[in-house]
Amino acid sequence: MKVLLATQPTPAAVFIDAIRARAPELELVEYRSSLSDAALADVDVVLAWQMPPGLPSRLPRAGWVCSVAAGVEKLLAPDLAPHVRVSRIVDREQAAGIAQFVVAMALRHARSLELYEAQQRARDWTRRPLSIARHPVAVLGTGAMGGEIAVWLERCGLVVRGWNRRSPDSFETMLAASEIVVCALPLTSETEGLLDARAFAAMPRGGYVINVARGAHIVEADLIAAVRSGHLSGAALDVQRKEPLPSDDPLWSVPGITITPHIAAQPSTETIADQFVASVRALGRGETLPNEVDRSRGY
Ligand code: OXD
Repeated sequence: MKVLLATQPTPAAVFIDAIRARAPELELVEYRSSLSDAALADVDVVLAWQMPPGLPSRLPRAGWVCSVAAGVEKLLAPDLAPHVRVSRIVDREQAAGIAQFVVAMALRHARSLELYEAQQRARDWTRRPLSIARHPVAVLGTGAMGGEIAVWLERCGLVVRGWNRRSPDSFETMLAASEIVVCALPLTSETEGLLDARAFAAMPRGGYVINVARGAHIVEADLIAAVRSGHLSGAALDVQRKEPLPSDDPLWSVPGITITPHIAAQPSTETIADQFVASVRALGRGETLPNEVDRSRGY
């Protein structure tokens, strides 16, 4: 089986070593735009973070694309033939890592730590009443990530409700009841830009947004306006529409908005190699493809 690795920005070598240790019989080729059509003609599977433009139509034999991530939207290129199956990595440790990040940001907001950080910078030792955090939180997305985030937040005393497109509550009703909104949705045509001016207006004054999904879920200009106007108190954005975030992007300098460079948690190389090789073996035995994505839904 010939595997093409298009894992940039993570170097393919990291995955090649881990996969070779588990399945030395696989032929592993790193994607480069200079690869000839002949070199691509017999590729069976692509292991990738994102699909290089134009690549699908140069892969006549490939029947499977495996994501090195939980999110697959960067792989669902319009020119990916309908018969090509797409799978993803499901890593409980990644979900736990993302949940830890969300807990850190939610409690930082709920326990007013930004205020005390500012007080320290001003050498101001003023005590204010600080009650235990029992804030209502909406977690958008109830999959592996959203479910884990909800469990961790609840354990910390927050009052959590999960929301997905089948939830009985309307999106606006749920936002109106939530001081903190956590985005853990897959990125699809239905969820892109879901968190926009209307959504922020529906949240209570002082509300806080945490995004650990994809930058494109948020209309960033609307978020900046909602925070600058004082309607929202801020946001923690581990993901942004443009990554890396350009140094002149206005998001960097909005008081109340915390930017981190997509570090909440990634699947480990070991897990990716284990799951990829397990999928190769499952297909070899004629079994179903583990963690296959429903391409019509986009997750
Ligand atoms: C993922 C990610 O989707 O790391 O796994 O963002």
